[in-house]
Order: sequence, then C-alpha cells, then structure tokens
Amino acid sequence: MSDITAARDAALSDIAQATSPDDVATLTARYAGKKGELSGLKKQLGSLESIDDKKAAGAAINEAIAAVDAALATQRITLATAATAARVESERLDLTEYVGKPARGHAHLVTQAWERLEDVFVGMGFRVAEGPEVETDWHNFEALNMGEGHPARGEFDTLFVDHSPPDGRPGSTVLRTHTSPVQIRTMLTEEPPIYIVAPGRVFRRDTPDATHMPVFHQIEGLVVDRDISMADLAGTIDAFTKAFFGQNWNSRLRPSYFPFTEPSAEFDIQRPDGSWIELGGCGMVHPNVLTAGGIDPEEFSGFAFGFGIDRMAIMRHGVADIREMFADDLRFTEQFS
Ligand code: FA5
Repeated sequence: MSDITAARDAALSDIAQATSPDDVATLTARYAGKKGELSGLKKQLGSLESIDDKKAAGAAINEAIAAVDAALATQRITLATAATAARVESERLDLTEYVGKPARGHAHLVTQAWERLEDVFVGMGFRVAEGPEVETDWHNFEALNMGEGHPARGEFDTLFVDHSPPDGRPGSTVLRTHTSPVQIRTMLTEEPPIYIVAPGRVFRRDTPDATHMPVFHQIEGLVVDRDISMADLAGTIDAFTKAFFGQNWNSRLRPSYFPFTEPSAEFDIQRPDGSWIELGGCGMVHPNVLTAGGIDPEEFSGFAFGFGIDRMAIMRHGVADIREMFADDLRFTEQFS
C-alpha cells in the first residue's frame, strides 16, 4: 500500500509542477492509461497471498489512477487556458490611438472631379463608356490616324508593355497614352447616334512638374450623329464649362492640330487670377477615324474631346501644383472633404 501511495504522490507532484500543455502530455503518457506506471503496479498484485489484500490493493491502485487522471485533466485545462491568454496578449493590437477619434475618409480630389464630370455629362444626355488601360498600338495610334512612323506619335511619350498580344510584334502593346482609343472601341461596337464620355487613367513618360504627372486622368467625349458641326462642339464645351466650373468662368478654343480630328482645337480655361491653362484637345472626328471605327463618313459626322481631369481638379480648387494631390499629406487632403 505504501508503494501505491508513494507512486500516486510522486505522480501528483510531477503534475502539479507541469508548466506547459506539452509537459502534461508527457506526464499523461507516463502515468495514465493501461501502459502507465500506476497500471503497472497491478502486475505485482499476483504476489499478494490473501484475496482481501489483493482487493484492497487493487482498489487503492484504481483510486490512485482516478486521482492522477483528475489532476492531469485539471492541469491540462489550466495550462491550455493560460497558453491561450498569453497568445492573445502577445497578439493584441493597441488601437487606443484611434479610440474617440473616428475620422471619416472621403473621395480623392481626382475621384471627386471624375464623378462630377460624369454627372455633368450624363445630365447633358451622354452615356459613360470605358476601355482597357493596356491597349493595342492599333487602338491607341493606328486607328486614330497615326500610322507607324507618324510624327505625332512622338508627342506621346509612350510606355510599352513587354508582353505583346495579339499580334506579338514588339511594341504592339502600350499603356494607353490617352482615352481616345475608347472612341474606336465604341464606334466598333455601337451604331450611331453615339453620345459617350469615357473617363479613365492614362500613362506617359512625362516628368512630374506643376502641371504634369506620368500617370494622370482624362475624360474623352465622342458624339457621332447626322449633321454634327463645329458649332455643336463649341456649344457643348461652353455648356460644360459653366456647369462644371460656374457661370462666371471663361473658356476659349484655340486652333490646334491632332491627327484624329480635323479641324482641331485646344480648349483653355481662365483662372480667377486671369491666367489661362490648357485643359484638353477637341475637334471634328477625322473621316479616316470614322472609317477605322466602321462608320461611313459620308453619312455621319462627329466631334470628340479629351480633357485632363487632374488639371480640372486643381483649377476648380485653386491648387497651385498638381503634385500636391498625390503627396498624401493629410493637411492638404483634409481641406477637400
Ligand atoms: C490628347 O491626349 C488627345 N487625345 C485629346 C483629344 C481627344 C483631342 C479628342 C482631340 C479629340 P493632349 O496630349 O493635349 O491630347 O492631352 C489632353 C489633356 O490631358 C491636356 O490638355 C492636359 O489637360 C492633360 N494632360 C496631358 N498630359 C498631362 C500630364 N502629363 N499630366 C496631367 N495632365 C496632362
């Protein structure tokens, strides 16, 4: 009986000193179960002579096993709970900095201008269209009356994409340099009358300065219908200027050149300080472009325009430098909620 008590006490003492769930697992293997040290004592029962002694010793071994099992179970739960608590504590994130200061974000200035532009043009009867940012050379240049080697291609500092489907020629895939390829995609999929605007992101190898970014945004406009004239273009741009900037803002069209429009013009707007800034190009869609879009230039005519959205945003809010909008300085951003 004293061997049984000693074995039980030794086991209980080991269990009490366990410091981790792994320790408990090791002690369970050692003391519990049929192969455990306490069950092993049963082998010695045969050496006892009296039946009563055997019964008493067998009962004492079973009690010892029960006591050890209970101690193991308790220790397992205690240590597992402690381990979980320690892990939770170590993974805790300190969020107190934000408590009590729930700041609501707002759309970026460019997004605000983009959405407002869509609203103004949708209000004038236009539909919103879109096209991919990775374009084929054909849609970005060729179909817009800028065949290979056309000098006007040099005006767009083009970024080329290494991977070159669909025809596999080096340089046949570009990051679109303007939103004008959406004109072609729209003409190829829709019958006139067409009245669309296509806002989107465009890319050029331009060095950032006060009015240029290498990644910027344009909104393209395209109208194709019967008897569309330059007067419709001028009237649309004037109505747009007043709706977007306000009744007191002035704009002007200046003769210019784009391969995809004829005649072409540049659209400038006057800042409150009297200075002018170029916002975009426009003109009557060139017959070659209508033909590339599958439209008969004898039957239909149209106008198109492409404005810089980022420049519109800085104009509207009197921001001196376009780069300010992308510096992510909260002191700047928070002024435009
Ligand atoms: C074009 O991109 C023509 N596709 C516009 C067009 C469309 C003409 C339809 C005729 C018919 P341009 O390269 O001038 O044209 O760019 C148009 C406008 O985008 C500019 O007036 C300017 O407002 C803006 N822009 C051009 N480059 C940048 C730049 N690097 N960063 C910010 N805005 C720019």
